[in-house]
Amino acid sequence: KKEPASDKIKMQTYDLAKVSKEELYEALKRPSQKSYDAILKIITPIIEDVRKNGDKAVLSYTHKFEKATSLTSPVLKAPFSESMMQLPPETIQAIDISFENIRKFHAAQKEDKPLQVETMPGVLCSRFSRPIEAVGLYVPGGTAVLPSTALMLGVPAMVAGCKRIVLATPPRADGTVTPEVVYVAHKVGAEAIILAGGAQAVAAMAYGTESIAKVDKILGPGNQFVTAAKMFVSNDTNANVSIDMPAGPSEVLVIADSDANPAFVASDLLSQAEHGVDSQVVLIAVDLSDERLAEIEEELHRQAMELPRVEIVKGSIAHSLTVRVKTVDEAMEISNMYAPEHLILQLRDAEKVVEKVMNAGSVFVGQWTPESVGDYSAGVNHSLPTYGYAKQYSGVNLASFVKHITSSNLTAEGLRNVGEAVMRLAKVEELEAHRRAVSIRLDYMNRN
Ligand code: HSO
Ligand code: ZN
Repeated sequence: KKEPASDKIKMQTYDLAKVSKEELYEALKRPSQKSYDAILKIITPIIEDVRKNGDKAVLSYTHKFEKATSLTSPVLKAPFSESMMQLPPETIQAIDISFENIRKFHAAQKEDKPLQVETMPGVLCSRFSRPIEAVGLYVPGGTAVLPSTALMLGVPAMVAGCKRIVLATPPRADGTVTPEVVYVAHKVGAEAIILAGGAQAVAAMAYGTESIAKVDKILGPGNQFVTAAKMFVSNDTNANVSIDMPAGPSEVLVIADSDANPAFVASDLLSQAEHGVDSQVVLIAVDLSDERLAEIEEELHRQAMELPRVEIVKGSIAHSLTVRVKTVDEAMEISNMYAPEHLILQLRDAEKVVEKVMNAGSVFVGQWTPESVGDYSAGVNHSLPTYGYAKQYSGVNLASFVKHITSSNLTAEGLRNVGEAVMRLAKVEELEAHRRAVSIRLDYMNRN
């Protein structure tokens, strides 16, 4: 029997041949989020409270928001006991495999020797990297437990050589932390887990409390409160802390042609749609017949109905869309404008299309590469720029955990070679002490 059309889980369809680009780009706008100001009003007192009252404040928020009223300390310190990471061997193995792949890929991002350039004879410029000493990694709780996020943040921090790794995650109502997350914290050598979520967790990491010292950088995804709190503390010069990137809801853009398997395409769209009602998924159908597109839509509905999180999927599909185009170039133009967090290429010659990608967090190439492999185990990072920020931000990578330091080292000949230019520019800027720092040395050389 046919279901009524309104019950169909279906994305709205646009045809590039029939709508203007303006209309299409309007439709591709991310669902709007609560205003930063409104959120700021809620989080500011929380951050202030944690900054002033430390552990006591954090604990009270964890009692209130996580209902973990049995907790007496907001910080769980390493070494974590075996009983906190009791896991089935299959889960241990899955974490170990993923850990190793993520470790390998991020270790390969190490710059093993400093970069050195002699810009003029005797003028040697170098650049080298050093780990950020202390990092705070936010692992969201909420509707799903996310040990994979602990891996994606913790493993590169470990590979980079960060001295202190602190995790923060909301505990369960009984006060415990998901054993998978504890196991990952143990594997990456974390010093502690802050048992809190939201703005209070961010504040604890930024300012420190009696039982945990402050960190230098905070990374990790989170809801709007977490994101706003990260922005708040990174703007507070008293906190002296930086953040990875602004974060919004997760999203995927799939480009599929007639070679693509409709069931695969639908499964990729759904794997992103199940993250949250505010997630957005976009399908760009390249020269697909009406029948082919209908097959994908059929699959989408059928597979969605089988999912435990179907209600969340319905929410995200409601503001998701399909765009029909004629060519791969048209598809890529739209994709580069949208700058998706995840870009899946289910195309003939997908590999060749990669060079046309200008803006995306992470690309999944060809029909055997579902996004899930990158979410968990392939080795690439899943902490990626959302909300169009792939235009200017990279996802979390090894460089997120280091800073680069430059050095210059001149010989007398080098100073002779470059000195004139320096003195001239100092004169232009009327900074006489700058000019003299060179002339004093040149005079000295001439006298001796
Ligand atoms: N797709 C999410 C990451 C994730 N998926 C975690 C499953 N677990 C955002 O990139
Ligand atoms: Zn995912």
